[in-house]
Amino acid sequence: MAQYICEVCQYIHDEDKGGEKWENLQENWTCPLCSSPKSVFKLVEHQDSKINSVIESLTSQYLCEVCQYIYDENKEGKSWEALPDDWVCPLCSSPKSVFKKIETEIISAAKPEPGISKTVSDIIVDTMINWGIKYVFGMVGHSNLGLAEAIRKRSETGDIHFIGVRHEGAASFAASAYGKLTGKPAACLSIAGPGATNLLTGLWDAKVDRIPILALTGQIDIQFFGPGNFQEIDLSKAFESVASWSQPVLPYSNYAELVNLALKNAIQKRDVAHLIFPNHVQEIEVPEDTEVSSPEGRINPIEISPPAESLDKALEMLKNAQKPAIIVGHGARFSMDGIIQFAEKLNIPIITTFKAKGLIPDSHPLACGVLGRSGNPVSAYIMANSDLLMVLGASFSKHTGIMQQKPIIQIDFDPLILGKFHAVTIPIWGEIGTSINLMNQQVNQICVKSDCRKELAEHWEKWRQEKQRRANQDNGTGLSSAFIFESLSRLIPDNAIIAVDVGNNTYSFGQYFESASQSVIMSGYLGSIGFGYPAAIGAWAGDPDRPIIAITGDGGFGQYMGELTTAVKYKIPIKHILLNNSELGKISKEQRNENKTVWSTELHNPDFSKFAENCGALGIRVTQKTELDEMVSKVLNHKGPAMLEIISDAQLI
Ligand SMILES: Cc1ncc(C[n+]2csc(CCOP(=O)(O)OP(=O)(O)O)c2C)c(N)n1
Ligand SMILES: [Mg+2]
Repeated sequence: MAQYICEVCQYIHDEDKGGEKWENLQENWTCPLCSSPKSVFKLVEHQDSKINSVIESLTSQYLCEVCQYIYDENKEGKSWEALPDDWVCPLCSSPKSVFKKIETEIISAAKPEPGISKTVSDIIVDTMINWGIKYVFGMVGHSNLGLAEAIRKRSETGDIHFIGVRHEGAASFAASAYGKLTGKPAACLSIAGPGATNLLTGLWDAKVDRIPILALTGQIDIQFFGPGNFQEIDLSKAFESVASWSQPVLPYSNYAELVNLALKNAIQKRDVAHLIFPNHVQEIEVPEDTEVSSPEGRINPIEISPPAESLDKALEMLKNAQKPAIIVGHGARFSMDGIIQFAEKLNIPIITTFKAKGLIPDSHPLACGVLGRSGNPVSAYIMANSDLLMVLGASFSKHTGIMQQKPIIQIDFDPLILGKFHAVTIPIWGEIGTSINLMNQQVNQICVKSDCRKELAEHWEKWRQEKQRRANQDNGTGLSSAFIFESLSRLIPDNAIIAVDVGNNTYSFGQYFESASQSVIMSGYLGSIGFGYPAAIGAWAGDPDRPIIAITGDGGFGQYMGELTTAVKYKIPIKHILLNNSELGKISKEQRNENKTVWSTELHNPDFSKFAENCGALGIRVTQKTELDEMVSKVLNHKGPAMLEIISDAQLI
């Protein structure tokens, strides 16, 4: 007996419920609901037979009522009755009498039927791969083993890669960093309960920085939902505020469609999508021909054009301005060629936010470097003296401090970011690359501005002298930040990816490091310490051919030190520059600024370089200025993962 579904209106013709046998229906028979022809009907594939076989097999299971251990006759190959009376639970040593036969109908992995060899997880993973998911970062465990098995199978064919981390927080940081670098989503995987909650920080990092990311969390078995069993937390609720889209994968779900919707949401909203996998569902067998899906026809290009009217107004403002300046944020990172071309044609200086550091090399004659708390006086001067700001892909954070009283043209792909904190003169809704290309085509209508290159060069000269003065400072208690970053500016390759952390070390990087064309990855709006090292793992996955650098403090690295073993295990050649000032330097400074006693910020550290060696990486410690250049080069030229621990002065920042 079978069921046939109308693919137009979903009406089900059920032979079981008194419906005519399908073969006996006339060829001109039509759907009683929508009148579609017989040809649009499709046979409904049923999992009932599989579920029945599971229920059958589970009647021979016995549950220890003390520790929940399940004795499975099928697995053990011995019937319950055949066990001696003095047999005890192998987990908690309870006697046989506390065991209870499991009568519950459990939907579980079915025994393979002929022609069936795929599981729900295979469909999920195959569809993820079709959507371009190349990396999964995470930790395998009890409640995700079915899914892990499907990932393993496809990783063996090289279609997806799995990086097993030491803390799930590192998995979500790595996936977030992957998205920050590539603009594409990666996935992070955890078990139920504590594994899932460990993912939350990195997911928030991705969310607030507008990065697509996919979280895959295991869950305890469906039939246990509710009473608060071991590792049971309501993951839908726990992820509600971070995930823009979150759904459980259940028996009879349209599995491939759930992946489609998850990734469509992640990519188009640049946000967090979450799929919850109850343990048993992961291994439900599906027919070999169950369709996997792909993004084809499901996603539109996001290169949206701005309204012509807004663009005309912006061009008019630019025409009349004497000293316009461009401020680029991280959202402009894939559109820099067009922006630099535009700026060069019109002589407009380009300032960056901290998150956008290096999007234009500091050596470019129109570059002003970073603005704000991690910035320099060059950009501050240019902004203060400008009569129009063109803000591209930046979000007006306090850290950047864009002067809101100036006339402002703001362009962003997200209409909610436009004029979010205060009114701007002209908000333009459009993809930045598309908008700037349109402006480039109409550039003749705008007057070329007076050349600011000489003035800029003079300001840079003054700032470089000041940096040199600070680099020369020496209290005999460690190297100064300006000295460290002067060396790194010369020695880090132009094409490197630099993942940074949070703290005074990061602010100093913003101020003193002279960017060439390196990509900089940071925990922007969340500002989470600990991000730098796992982020380097994720960024390396995004572009393994580029040199990968992590710059952190001792406090931040302390949170994810275990990930050094991950880098060694997977031969990820991260060059780690660790500024060890034996304190949570940024917090000490805040306590001083607020006239409080510096308290609880001193750190009891290991010898980090020895720790690196212990993990199997190269570890070098530098205490003297004279040895810095040589040791930086040694670490950068090392083939595998390497750490340069620099004893730095917490005051000279
Ligand atoms: C997860 C998290 N916890 C706490 C903080 C607050 N915080 C900001 S910077 C910082 C100190 C970082 O110390 P360290 O890595 O040694 O950097 P330093 O300032 O000494 O260069 C702390 C605790 C944070 N931003 N994120
Ligand atoms: Mg420190």
